[in-house]
Amino acid sequence: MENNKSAILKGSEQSQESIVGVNTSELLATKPNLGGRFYSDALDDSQINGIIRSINPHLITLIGFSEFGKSTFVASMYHRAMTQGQIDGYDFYDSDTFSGFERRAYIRDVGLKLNKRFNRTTNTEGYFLTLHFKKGNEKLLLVISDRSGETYRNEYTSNAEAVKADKSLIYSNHIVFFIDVSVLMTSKNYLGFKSKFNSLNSRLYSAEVFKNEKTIDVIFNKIDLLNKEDKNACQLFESNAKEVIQIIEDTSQTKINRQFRICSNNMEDNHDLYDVFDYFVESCKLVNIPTVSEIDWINTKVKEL
Ligand SMILES: Nc1nc2c(ncn2[C@@H]2O[C@H](COP(=O)(O)OP(=O)(O)O)[C@@H](O)[C@H]2O)c(=O)[nH]1
Ligand SMILES: [Mg+2]
Repeated sequence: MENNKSAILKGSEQSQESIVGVNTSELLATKPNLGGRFYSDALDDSQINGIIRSINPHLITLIGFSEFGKSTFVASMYHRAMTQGQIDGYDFYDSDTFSGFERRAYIRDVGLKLNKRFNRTTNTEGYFLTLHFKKGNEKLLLVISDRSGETYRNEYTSNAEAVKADKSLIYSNHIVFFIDVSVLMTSKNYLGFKSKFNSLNSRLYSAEVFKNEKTIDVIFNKIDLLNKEDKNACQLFESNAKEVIQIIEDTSQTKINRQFRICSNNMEDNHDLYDVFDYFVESCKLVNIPTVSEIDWINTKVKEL
C-alpha cells in the first residue's frame, strides 16, 4: 500500500476518509464517528474529488435501466479481481470503495429475494467505484460509475436538466450501454424498451453528452436467457440488437467501439465476461500520459456541481 495515499485521501469535502493505507484500529480510535456512511462505500460526486490525482484515472460510465445487471457486472469484476489478484496481467492492489463493491456482491449473492426494492442500488447513494492496478511501475486507476437504473429510466428519460447536471457523465470519455437481452427477445418487451431508450438517448444528446469525443461500447447482458434453439427469439434478438446499435450511433454520431454479449452472474469459465474485464483494464492505458490539467479532471469536471 502507498504511504502517501492516505494523506491525499484525507480531508475531502465531506470529511470522508478511506481506510486505504490506514490502520483500521487507529482510524477507529482517532475518528470514531465518520459521517454516517460505511468506510470505503461507493463515492458520490464530491467525494470522488478526494481520490488521488497522482495517476490519471479512467472513468467508465455504465448506462442502463434498472435490473439490466450493471451492479451484478461490477460485483463480478470485483470478484474476479479479488480471486485472481489480477486482471489483464495487471495486479489489483487496492480500492477506495471496497464496501461499495461488497454491497453489490452481497446483493448479487442473495439473489434479491428479500426487500428487493430496498436492497438495490438506490439513487441517493454514491456510485463511483475505484480499482487500482499495477504492473511494475505502471499504475492504472479505473473508476466505474454504476448509478441506479432508476436514474436513467425515470429522471434521465424525462429531464434533460438532470442529465446536464451530471458532469461526470458529460465529461466521461468512455460510456458503456448495458442492454438486457430479454427485452430484445420479444416484440412486446422491445416496444416498451425502445421508446424509453429513444427518450434516454435524446436526453443525453440534448445535454450534450455526445458533444465531447467518447468511446462508446454496448454490452448485451443476460445472454444466457437467449435459448439458441428458439429461432424466432434469436432472430428478434439479432434484428433488435442491430436497431439498438443504430439508435446509439445515430444519436451520438459515434461508431460503437466494441460490442459484447455476456452473462454477468456466472463466474465459472466465463471467458466472454473475463474479456470484458480485460478490455476495461486495457482501456485505462488509452488515457494519455498525464499532463497537469488532465490529472485534475475529476476535480475540474465533477466539482462544479
Ligand atoms: N440470467 C441473468 N441474470 C442476470 C445477469 N446479470 C444480472 N442478472 C440479474 O438481474 C437482476 C438485476 O441485476 P442488477 O445488477 O441489480 O441490475 P442493475 O439495476 O442494472 O444494477 C438481478 O436479479 C441479477 O441477478 C445475467 O447475466 N443473466
Ligand atoms: Mg444497480
